[in-house]
Parts: sequence; structure tokens; C-alpha cells
Amino acid sequence: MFRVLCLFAAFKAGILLDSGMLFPQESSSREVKELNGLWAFRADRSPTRNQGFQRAWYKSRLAETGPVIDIPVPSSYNDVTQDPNLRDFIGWVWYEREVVVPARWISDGKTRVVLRVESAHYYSIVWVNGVKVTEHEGGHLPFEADIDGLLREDPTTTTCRITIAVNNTLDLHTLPPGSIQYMKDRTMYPEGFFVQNTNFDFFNYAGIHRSVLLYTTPKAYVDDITVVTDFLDSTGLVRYNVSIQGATLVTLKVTLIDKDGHCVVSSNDTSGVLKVVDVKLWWPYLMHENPGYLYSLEVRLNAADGTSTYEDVYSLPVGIRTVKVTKNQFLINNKPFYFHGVNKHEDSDIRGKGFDWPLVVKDFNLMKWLGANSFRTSHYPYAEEILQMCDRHGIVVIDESPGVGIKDIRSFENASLTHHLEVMDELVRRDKNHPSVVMWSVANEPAAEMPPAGFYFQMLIKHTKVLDPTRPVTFITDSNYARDKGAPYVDVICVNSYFSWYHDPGHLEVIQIQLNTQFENWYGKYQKPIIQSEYGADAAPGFHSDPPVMFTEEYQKLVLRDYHSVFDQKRKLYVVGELIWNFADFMTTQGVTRMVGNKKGIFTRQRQPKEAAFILKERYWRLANETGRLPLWTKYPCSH
Ligand code: BDP
Repeated sequence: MFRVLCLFAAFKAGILLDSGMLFPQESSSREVKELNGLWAFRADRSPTRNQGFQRAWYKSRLAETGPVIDIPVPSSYNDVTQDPNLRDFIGWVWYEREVVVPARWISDGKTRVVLRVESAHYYSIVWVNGVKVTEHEGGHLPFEADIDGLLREDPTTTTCRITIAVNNTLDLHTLPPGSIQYMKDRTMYPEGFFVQNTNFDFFNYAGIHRSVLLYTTPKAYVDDITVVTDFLDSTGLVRYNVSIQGATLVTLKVTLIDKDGHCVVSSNDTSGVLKVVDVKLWWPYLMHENPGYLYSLEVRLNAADGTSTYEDVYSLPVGIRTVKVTKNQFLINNKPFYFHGVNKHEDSDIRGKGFDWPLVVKDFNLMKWLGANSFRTSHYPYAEEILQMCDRHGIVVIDESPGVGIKDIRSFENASLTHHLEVMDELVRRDKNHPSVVMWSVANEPAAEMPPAGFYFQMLIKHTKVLDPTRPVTFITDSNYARDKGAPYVDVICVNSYFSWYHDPGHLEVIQIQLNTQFENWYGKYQKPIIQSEYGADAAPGFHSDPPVMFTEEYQKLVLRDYHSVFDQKRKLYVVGELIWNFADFMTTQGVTRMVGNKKGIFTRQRQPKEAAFILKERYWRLANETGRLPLWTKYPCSH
């Protein structure tokens, strides 16, 4: 108990942002209006990409500024038209939509109206009726603005015009970083030619990728909730803190409700510890007969100011579980947990990185079919709806920041570090309450051998631990263990390697010896648990060759087989997980090493299995049978 209290004190102190970012939800006191669908769209094709600002496109209807097209939200804009220039467009694009706001939201001065964008890549500026309401840097996390004051300026009209300008340009201090290169040789390139350079291996899809919505709360409202859980024997402990905005005089009721709707325990304090007798713990998929058990923490606040009274109700799903790391184990609820899972991307045909429920549901069904108990959000934070699915299904998540492709020494400067720390603030603020999230990953394959990397990662990891002392922190490494400047600070070593692919291509016979050396070196030096956070090989679906050659389905299968035989030796010692690269084929920048994208998926981009998927399925179910307690139906996985 003392441990929970201490952890929580630090957790609370760590959050530097001054407001919460609770997922918008309907309740007896809150309404939600999704603004998804078709938006008017115009790319600023002027040479400087600045015409929209010079001519103040936000001041009138976008269609009055020039030609507009329909673009769906949520979706990347890149792949939905036939225009090659839009597919590869770099710079500002403008979105606009007129919205009818329910009249009572405007007339009722006790209502707060919030405009929220779940994610827009990369930099966004938002106007309502021509007035700027917010701007935000970063392509994968939500931002919002209170707009009721603005709407009430003209209470006679219930329509409002929302304009969002989004710029996908990446520079040395963005996350991920990139650089713009102008080609000035007119014998080689046309006037104004420039390219966006990046050091990451996925297409820089752009646009409004997740929902845009309006939601209401009363003027006095539950702004944030933080929970930290623990248990002692059969008693669960839910340490909670509720922060409130808009009122000082408040009565509060916090009630923990079980899955059957029974009130388990309640309190009237804004923070405290709830004791749950005969607790039902949150367990990962395939580790327990009843994975993903969630209570619901209902927070009901009543407040009053001189003239009005307010009631607000918010229900937060709560999974009670612990995460700990020893020198050679990863423990969930004090039991060894072995990650047998995948790395993913938010990526699909036509939509690009646009959120799409059918895709999300298909991917969860495929992961469960595969027997995967976990995934890593390579290489950026995923939609919160995906984490909610993980909470409910017991799929364990390594939650990664967009710190991918940090390879230029200038991207380790203070400006970059400051922004990276802010992104961690936003990420932890959004995802801190998800039981499925068991570890933070601050970056993927940075140039960890560069001199400033040590300081950079020390700061980043320390900061993340202050934000959340309850979860381990890692970054994903690919570099030589002896030169890695960040590894001393991580809790779990996560290593990516591609033996017989990028090194010794075609030589399957090197895999076992090189992988063994990799593990022994890392463990010998750091004595920390290790996850093989990426491994794999490209396979063009339908390409076959025996004896196997690179890019065939046979070769991909054999790479997996050789990796697995070493995992099986080391998982008895200190290897605590294996995550295949990748769950599905995905789109990349064009280049000579990529044939219509990266083909290391065990599923195609259309989510059909390659032969490797069956190898992995057989293995993951075997691992689950050895290490977990399967629900009855899973004894016969083939029928599912
Ligand atoms: C890894 C990167 C990943 C790439 C993969 C590959 O982390 O983003 O897609 O290599 O080359 O090093 O397939």
C-alpha cells in the first residue's frame, strides 16, 4: 500500500500539462457529436505554400478562395485521389466543414463545448468562424479547444465553420525528424523542386487521421482522472485522483462498479485508495481464462457557483494489475509474462493512416487467431480506440512515441529534446490509465552511438519515469551493444536485428550463431531482460522457391524458424519476448529496396496470410499452452 501511495505521489507530480485529455464520452451530463465524413479540402500549391495564410483562407468559406475537393475524415489524403501531386504533397493543406451545433449547447450558458481533433499529421492550426482557437505540433496525439465562448458571440446562428490547416513537413526538430532538400541545379531539376528526406521506413501519410468531434461538459467538470492499481493477496487497491475544473465548491462521489454492474466500493474524496475485496485482476489474453477484466470508475461531481448548479458524470474503465521487471523477467500480476506478439503500423489501402473500425476489428481478430498476446505501437502512438480494444481483450501494449529516425546529430539538440519531452507528457497523459499499456518506448533505433545520445536518452527516460513510475521504460535499439549510449537507462533491453537479411543476405546459416551472440552480449553487459523487438524478412506474397531465396515465402518462413530456435533456448534464461516485424505489409517511401512498400508482413496489406503466418500461429499457440491458462474454447484454436 505504501508503495502505491509513493508511486502515486510521483505520478501526480510528474504530469506537467495543466489539463487532462480524457477520451470524449457520452454520459448523462455529456454529449458527443462526431464531425466525420466529407470535408472541403484545398492543398496550397503556391511555391511557398503560404498563400492560404497570405490570403487568409480561414476568413471565408474555403470554396470562395479557389477550387476545393471532397476529402474524407478520418483518412490520409494521399491515396484517395488520382492526383500524383497530392499523393506526394508537402506543405499546408486546408480542411473545412460547416457544422450545425444543437441550439441548446449555445443557449445554455452552463454548457462547455469542446472541439477535439484526435490526430492530424503533422502541424495543425484550427479556426472557428475565422477565429483561431488552437494550434498543435505532432501527428499522433489529440488536441482540443473550448469554443462555447466563440459560439455565443452570435447566439442567433447555430452553424459554425471549422477550418483546419495541416502541414506534413518534417524538420530536424520535429518528431519524427526529417529535412527538406531543395535541388537548385536547373540542368537536373525543374524550378522549385524539393524533396522531404526522412530516416524512417514508412510512408509519411498526412491529413486528419482520426475523428474530429464536438463534445460538451458542464462548465464545472471532471477534467482528469488518474488511477494506479496494485493488489495485496485478494484485495485490489485502486489509488485514484480526480481533477476538477470550473468550480471550487464540489461534492464528489467515486464508485467502482464491476462488470455485472454491482457497486464494489465508493468514496466521496477527490483522491484516495479504493479497496476491492475479492479482486478480479486484469490479465493478458491467453494468460488467464478471463482476460481483460475491467471495472468502471464512475465519477459523479456536483458543483455550484453563485448562480448555478452543475452535475458531471464520467466513467473510466479500470483494470487492476501490476507490472514489474526483475533482472531476467517481465512480471504481470507477479507472474512471468512472455511477449509473443507483433509490431504493427496504422496503415492500409486507400485510407493510409486513417482510422477505420473494420480494419481495427479485423486486425484484432487476426491477432487473436494468431495467438498474439501483445503488440508494440511501432513507430508512434496509435488511436486511443485501439488501446481501449486492448484493455477489453487483454492484448498487452508497448506504447511507443513518434521518436523514430533520430539519426542526425542536430536532432539531439535542446529544441528536439524539449519537444520530445513534451510529446512524452502528452502520451503519458493520454494513455496512463490503460491497463493494456505495460511499457513506454521513447524511441526506435536512434543513432544511439552518437555523443549526445547518452544525455538525450538519460533525460528522456528519467522524465518518463517521473511522469509514470509504475511502468518500465525502454527505447528500441539496433546498434552495437558496446556503443549504445542509452541502454544503461532502460528497464528492458529491446533489440531489433535482421540477420541473413541486411547482414549476410541469403545466408540463413548465420542466424543462430549471430542471434546467440547478440543475446549473450547484451545480457552479459546489462543483466536486464531482453525483448527481440523486431526480426523478420520480406516476402512477396505468392513468390516461391526451393531451395529458398530472399523475398520468397519459403525464405521468410526459414528466417522465422532459425530465430525461434534461439528464442527457445534464451527464453528460459532472460529473453522475455519476441515481436515479429511486421504484422502486415505496409507502404513506404519509394526506393530501390522497397517494391510497393515493405513486405515483411506475415499478412499482406489486405490482411491475407502468407505462409509465415501459419508458422507463427502454431508457435504462439504452443507458447500460450506452455505459459498460460487458456480459456476452454482456445484448446481448439483451429476452429476459430
Ligand atoms: C527496422 C525499423 C523498421 C523497418 C525495418 C525494415 O525499425 O521501421 O521497417 O527495419 O527495414 O530497423 O523492414
